[in-house]
Amino acid sequence: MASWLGRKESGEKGTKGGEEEKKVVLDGTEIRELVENKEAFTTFVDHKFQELDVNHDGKLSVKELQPAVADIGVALGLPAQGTSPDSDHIYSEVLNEFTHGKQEQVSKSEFREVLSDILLGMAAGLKRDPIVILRMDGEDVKEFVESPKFEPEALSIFSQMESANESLRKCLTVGLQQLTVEHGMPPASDSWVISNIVEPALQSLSTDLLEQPASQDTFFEEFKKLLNNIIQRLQEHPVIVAHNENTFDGSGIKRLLSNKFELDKLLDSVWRDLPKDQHQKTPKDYLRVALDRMASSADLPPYGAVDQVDAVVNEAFKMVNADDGKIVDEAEFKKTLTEILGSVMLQLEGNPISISSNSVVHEPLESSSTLLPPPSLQTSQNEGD
Ligand SMILES: [Ca+2]
Repeated sequence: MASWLGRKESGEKGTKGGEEEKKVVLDGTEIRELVENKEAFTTFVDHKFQELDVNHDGKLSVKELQPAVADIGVALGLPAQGTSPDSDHIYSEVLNEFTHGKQEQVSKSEFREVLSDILLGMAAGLKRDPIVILRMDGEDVKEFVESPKFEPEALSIFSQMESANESLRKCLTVGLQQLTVEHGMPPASDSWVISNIVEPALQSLSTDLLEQPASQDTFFEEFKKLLNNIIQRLQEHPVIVAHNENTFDGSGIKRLLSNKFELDKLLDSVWRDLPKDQHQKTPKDYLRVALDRMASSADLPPYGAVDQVDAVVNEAFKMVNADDGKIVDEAEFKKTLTEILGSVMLQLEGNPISISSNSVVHEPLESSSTLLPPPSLQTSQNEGD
């Protein structure tokens, strides 16, 4: 994911006395700068095009575009291609953006144009909801374990499980899951973290003790031991976590609906790209595709990316009978689409949806790109400004 996103240093944390950076904020600034810098973007497009054009015929086939599409999906936070029908339709949407729905070859100028649109959309999304890259090196966990907060928090975790008479192993596992990135703990539900950090740390404790019901004292002692073991592991192999918080509260839709000029322009461009019959009509089935094309302008996630928002969208479709499969003309289509947006807005205003996600970044941040420029790292900041 990070390969798509420029990195920017943040001085908010971990900068005591010139220590190594622990927190990097991805807010889309560098993506925007890249696209807006004509010369740099040309070089970038040339380079990427050449890389993707495997048979060097100066055009990109659908097959040659696949790596680009896969990268974009990952950058949007979607599950990998082929794992979910919901997100797969977004992948085919992205591909359609490039091929304009035709199975044709894509020229460099088309590639450039679409890539620029997609990158700017992503930059806008990151500006709204920056991704924070955290480096977990055990220091924050250590600080927590040594702080006066540790005892009361540990005891409160234990008291939640006491009555269930659970084994020490279970209590410790649940205890770990209650520690967040705020405590400096990488997500304990992540399978990589479980097999590389949590399990080995648990194995360092006494096996006999682990399977017995825990007393408060044992829990407290063993929890501390476990965390100290984890601290040591993190010190040796820091874990990089991408932390992202999104709130969908309908404000983006409200902004869009209140700007008639922007809204009409967007509706026109969405309508223009849809397939129509000889009477210039189209089935309502395309409303989902159309809504997805408007998603980034309305501060919505792509359909299939956030379950709670999908539920709201589905409800809106039901309310305006958008799923009846009828064939409609331009005016009717745009009217229904606008009603859907209005309904989604009202629902989100009433019950905003907040998503916080923490994912472990496995590959080195700076080398995984197939499409984005190598992000300018601490050592290679743009000279000039
Ligand atoms: Ca080619």
